Amino acid sequence: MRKKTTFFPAIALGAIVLLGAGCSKPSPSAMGTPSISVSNQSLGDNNQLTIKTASTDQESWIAIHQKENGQLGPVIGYTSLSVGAASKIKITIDRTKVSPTLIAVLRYDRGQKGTFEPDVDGPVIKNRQVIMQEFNITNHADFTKEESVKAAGLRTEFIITAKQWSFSPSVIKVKKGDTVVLKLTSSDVKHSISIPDFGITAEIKPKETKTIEFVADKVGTFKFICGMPCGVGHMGMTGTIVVE
Ligand SMILES: [Cu+2]
Repeated sequence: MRKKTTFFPAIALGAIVLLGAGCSKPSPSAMGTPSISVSNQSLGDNNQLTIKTASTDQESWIAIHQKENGQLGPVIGYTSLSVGAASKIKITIDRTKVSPTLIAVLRYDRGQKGTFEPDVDGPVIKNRQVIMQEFNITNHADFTKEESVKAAGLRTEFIITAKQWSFSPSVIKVKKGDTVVLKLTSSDVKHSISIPDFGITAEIKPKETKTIEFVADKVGTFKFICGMPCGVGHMGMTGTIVVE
């Protein structure tokens, strides 16, 4: 028997907002009827969770979400689920993002097939219920302390290519406390990068890679610019570092 899926009256999930509605009993479990069943479990060193059983009627994903403020939080791991039923499904998750309670959500592979697109591959909803189930990580207290120390010192690396007249990528996002490593290269002429809020300037020469790093020690949105006059579009050659 599968467990009844959990239902929150008002959860914003991407663009989908479920307004309050009564719960209805899931129909009897049939092969391919969307369902998911997960038990409370401890997380081992391999960072794998086990989904007891799941089934679906279209190519799907099982996504593991944080439970954040009583609602669905970010996805911290996922795996594909083919049409039909499966059991003992393994999902590798990001250990540093585990909350004491997690939520396994069935999502249809609606966008590009075989590519998990959290904004497009929305949850499976049957009878106004999202097919999902909450479960607890029983050993959460044992490793959160150790992980929170690690998380504060994460090294986050970005390869940034400068060219007339843009940086690619032009927006990078990190967490406060991260050591941000930028590998800078130019695909045409000489440029530079200047991040005044972090006291950084560095030349970027064509066909060379320069590595700089700094600690993102404050939350905010910070501009970076090219500091080397490089042609008519030079003034518009900017980017943004978002520290959350
Ligand atoms: Cu420039």
